[in-house]
Amino acid sequence: MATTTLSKIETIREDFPELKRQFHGKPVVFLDSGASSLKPLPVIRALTDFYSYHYANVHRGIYQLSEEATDLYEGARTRTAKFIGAPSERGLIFTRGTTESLNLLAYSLGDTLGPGDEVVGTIMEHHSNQVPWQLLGKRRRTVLKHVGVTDEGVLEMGDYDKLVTDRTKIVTVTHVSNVLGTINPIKEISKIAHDHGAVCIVDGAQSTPHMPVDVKALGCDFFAFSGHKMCGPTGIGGLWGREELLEKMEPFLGGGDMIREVHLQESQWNELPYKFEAGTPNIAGAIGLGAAVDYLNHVGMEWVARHDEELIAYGMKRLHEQKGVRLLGPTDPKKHAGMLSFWLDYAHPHDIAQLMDSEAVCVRAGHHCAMPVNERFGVPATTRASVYLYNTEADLDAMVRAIDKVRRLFVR
Ligand code: C6P
Repeated sequence: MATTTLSKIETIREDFPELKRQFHGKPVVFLDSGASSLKPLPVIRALTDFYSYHYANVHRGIYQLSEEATDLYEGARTRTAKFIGAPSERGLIFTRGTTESLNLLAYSLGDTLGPGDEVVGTIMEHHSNQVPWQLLGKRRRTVLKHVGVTDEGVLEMGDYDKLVTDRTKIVTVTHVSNVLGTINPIKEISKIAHDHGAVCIVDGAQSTPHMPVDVKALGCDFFAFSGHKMCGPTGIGGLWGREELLEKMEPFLGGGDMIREVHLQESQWNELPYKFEAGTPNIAGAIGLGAAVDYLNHVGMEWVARHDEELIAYGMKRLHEQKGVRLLGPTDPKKHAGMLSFWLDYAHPHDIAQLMDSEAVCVRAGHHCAMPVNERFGVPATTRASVYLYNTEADLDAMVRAIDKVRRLFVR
């Protein structure tokens, strides 16, 4: 019997059942992983298996099922911590995702700041790394400053010299921009923060899915990420922080499991990481995230990063061949991860995305929850194609064919 050997990418695609769907008689082309990635079978199976055979609350029951659930939950924490290079799992807090992780910091760390203390962000941040610092400013009268972005879509590194001073307590930056795709020099930024006695917070929502991450090598103090963008379930993510800093911070939420003792007027907190995990956690989500981490480790994050870079290079080439396309972000694919955001001279991104949908091509159109960076580039919105480990050059060809169709419709 003849055997067929599937290529690596074909094998990966087999793991994602959603890729087998068709719309309007055409196979789905999923180019919106920047918003949320598709889920592979091992993650889906881990969730079903947990709910079918091991389900119980964690850290509470002295019976076999609860102990199994606790082992699965804590095992997922250990593997997730290792995945991002964390020195130990004590510093890895499970949250709902990047948004909650950054809000936790803006409260628990932010509330140690006082009037006139400064937070330095950038104009390319997602709203979840802008708004919590604005809210902090209202509560504590802190000052929020922003590093700019060049026309090429990279950070104005010289701005750090002007903006980071001895008043700066927090420097916060995205590892990868969700609009420009820019990969930021975190090591350098962490050093600038530390030279001024500030802490460095990194939004890793768009880097963790796409490249090997090692928080020790990055030199940052806190690192936030979301499970659903890296093959895991929704409603789960993480915040890694240096233990000595987390120890000093007050809890974000109060409730069960985050306490050691409760009295009528005061309480004592549980040890790390539980001090920051109030209430029944997203147990299944964490177990699913553990399975996603195993899946990505099995594929190999070096491979994922290389595949990503090749697709970005190919997508750039194809888009540059089109008339009237303005592509945002760095032109060097090595400095550009995960997504291609563009503006077409002749059609609005919402019309483009709708027309692409009729070709079964899924892209995102809009401001991508990062309005200030759209403003910087003078566009109200962009069309964004974001790639992941299951995408192929053929997917980008399908998108380009759809652009051709848009042009024929809008340009007379
Ligand atoms: N960006 C996008 O389509 P949550 O929603 O908490 O999982 O992640 C928030 C977030 C934070 N930082 C960056 C850089 C992000 O890209 C995101 C999520 C999605 O670009 C949904 S708006």
